[in-house]
Amino acid sequence: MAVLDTEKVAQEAIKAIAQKIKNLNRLNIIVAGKTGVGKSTLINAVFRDKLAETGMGKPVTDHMRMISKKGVPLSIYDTRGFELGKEVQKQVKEEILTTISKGLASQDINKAIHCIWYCINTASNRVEPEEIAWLRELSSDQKATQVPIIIVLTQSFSKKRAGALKRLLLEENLNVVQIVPVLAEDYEIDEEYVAKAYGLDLLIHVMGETLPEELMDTLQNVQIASLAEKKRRAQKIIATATVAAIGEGAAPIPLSDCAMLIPTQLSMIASITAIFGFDVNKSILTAFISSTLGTGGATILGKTIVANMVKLIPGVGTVAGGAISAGTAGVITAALGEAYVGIMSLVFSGEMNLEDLSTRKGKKAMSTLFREELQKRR
Ligand SMILES: Nc1nc2c(ncn2[C@@H]2O[C@H](COP(=O)(O)OP(=O)(O)OP(=O)(O)O)[C@@H](O)[C@H]2O)c(=O)[nH]1
Ligand SMILES: [Mg+2]
Repeated sequence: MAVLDTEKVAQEAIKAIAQKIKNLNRLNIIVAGKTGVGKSTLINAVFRDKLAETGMGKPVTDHMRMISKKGVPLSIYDTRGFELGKEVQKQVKEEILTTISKGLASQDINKAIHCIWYCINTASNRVEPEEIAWLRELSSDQKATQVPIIIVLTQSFSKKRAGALKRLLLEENLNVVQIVPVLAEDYEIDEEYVAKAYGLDLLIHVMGETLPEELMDTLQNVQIASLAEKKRRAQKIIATATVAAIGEGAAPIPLSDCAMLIPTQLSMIASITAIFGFDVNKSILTAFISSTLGTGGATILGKTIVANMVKLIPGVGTVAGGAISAGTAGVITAALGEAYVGIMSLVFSGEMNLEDLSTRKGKKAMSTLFREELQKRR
């Protein structure tokens, strides 16, 4: 009976994850708007690791600081001084344009500015005509560079007021991608009534539609506002890996070449890990591999699929025949990917801790999820 070397596969998965994370492109966003509108609150609610609380950031221009954190492939350019009148606003605009040009000149995606969020506080009643003029000038001044602008209506605990403000801004026909009302944190209106945070998932969705493909994994890695968007991205990764696995299985390839399949699955797991942005360690991966590819499948699907599964794992003893069924390779890859997304989702939604995953409870959840996914595809 062949035995799967889970330790070895887990070690390779760790390597694949580290590589994937290292290769993520850096996302750079300028966040502008008057003081107190809620820029820092928004940044902390949308991105992981409480980015806007890590001190003052690094000054890049007179009115801009760059906030970043080790291990997070994201830089936020936070602007200041917007409320200090027309002259400063003009300077801020020039500094934004210079920063954009510098990024472009580098011809490096990691240094380019990818998006501008302009924040307007819905609760402060009205938008000043000079802000609209400023936005109009900014978009016409950067006609050539075309960095997308998203207007974020912050502190929109009154949806009615946010709707009215949005309509008013739409009438201005500004050259912006979207106007998105948000409430970044729950807002206590009085002791009996608390307005629930909302809108951040839409903001991430809009970002997903706006940014280039090279930044999609990064966007999902750094954002903590939308599980749906993480899943959507992960599903694409699974679909691609499944097609690849079917291709590799269909050859049909001799057993000695089966090593081709495992890398496909490992790179899928690595990409999904990057999308969720969790610190997945080796014991979690060992648990996942042993609960899924280990013994889990044997009891449900019987000898045939197990024999086929064994063929997917390099160096695990002898299997007669030597050709992998294309369908089996696809089914296992898809089920593996979906089960992993399921586990990551449980952690994201707080139903399980990362530490739980390598325990009995975690393993049980893993094997159940994998079994369900296999059965869906029988
Ligand atoms: N409850 C709630 N409070 C918010 C929200 N957004 C902003 N606030 C509050 O508004 C105040 C200002 O928010 P900040 O995020 O510091 O605003 P800022 O734009 O970063 O301000 P500066 O850094 O001074 O330019 C803080 O007291 C926040 O708690 C929100 O979505 N919900
Ligand atoms: Mg701030």
